[in-house]
Amino acid sequence: MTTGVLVMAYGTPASADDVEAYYTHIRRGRPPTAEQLEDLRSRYNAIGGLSPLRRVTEAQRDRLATALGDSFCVELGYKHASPFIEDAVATLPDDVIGVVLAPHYSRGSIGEYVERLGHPTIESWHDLPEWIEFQAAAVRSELEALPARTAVLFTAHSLPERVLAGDRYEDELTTSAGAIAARAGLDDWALAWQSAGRTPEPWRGPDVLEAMTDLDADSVLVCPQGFTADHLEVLYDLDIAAKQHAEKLGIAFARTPMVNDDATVLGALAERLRSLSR
Ligand code: FEC
Repeated sequence: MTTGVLVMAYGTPASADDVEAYYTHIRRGRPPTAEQLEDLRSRYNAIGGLSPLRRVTEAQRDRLATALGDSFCVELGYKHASPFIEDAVATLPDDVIGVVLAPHYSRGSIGEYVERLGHPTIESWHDLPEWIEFQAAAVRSELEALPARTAVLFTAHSLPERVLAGDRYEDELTTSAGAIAARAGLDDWALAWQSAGRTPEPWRGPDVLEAMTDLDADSVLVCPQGFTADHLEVLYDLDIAAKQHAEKLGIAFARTPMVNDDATVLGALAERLRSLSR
């Protein structure tokens, strides 16, 4: 019997014409103002027009499908773009399991994917040894080219304080950052948050820009552990905005590479899916 696997991810506009509909979906049906839309378009333009996220997510799905083999039927379902989770699951056999391409659980983020799928789902995989080793190796390798006084910041997407009350998101982020730091031999590191929404309510901080301002160091290395792919939040918020901020502060800036379609990490994630299907 074939098991259906829904690989879930955030999604990105398929073309420049889709940016407004995408942004409206993220805002739960409230269209953005002309100014907000222009701001988002200008960020996509700054990273080359559109995000590489669709291509990378498809490559991640392909890796998982290859590792899982013929007794699994693997499809992609997006939170904010087509094919949406609900449409993709309808194409799968009755027996379905899921995974989200983001390593840490929070009710306000992964919880929504899990609820929309309505089938057994790996809620979090921040403890996957192969993923921890990938991040630790990336940190070690970047540090080789950086000054001795380099501060390491582990970042993840911020969420509103309202959503995080009683949530395990920060605990999981602290646990995985500690495990990566231990494997990389770091004694000094901190958590920071990034990409907070443009809304008046309080979002979890410190934001990465604020955390950089407070550092007593010659350079900063950012490890965006909360994401798996090259996309807007990494290519713009870190590689452009945080880098410019570092220049203003007079410190060097570097960022660890993303997992993308790394065969070892996705092979290990496929094994977790296999265990969930048993
Ligand atoms: O490359 C791309 O085209 C898409 C990159 C992208 C990823 C991503 C991941 C996460 N988000 C999370 C939470 C929120 C909350 C809001 C929010 C808003 C946006 C906007 C864009 C956007 N997010 Fe996103 N997110 C990405 C892109 N995100 C664009 C809208 C404009 C802006 O604020 O920049 C606020 C919604 C609201 O206004 O009510 C909350 C979380 C993740 C990581 C987990 C995951 O991947 O699902 C959490 C990638």
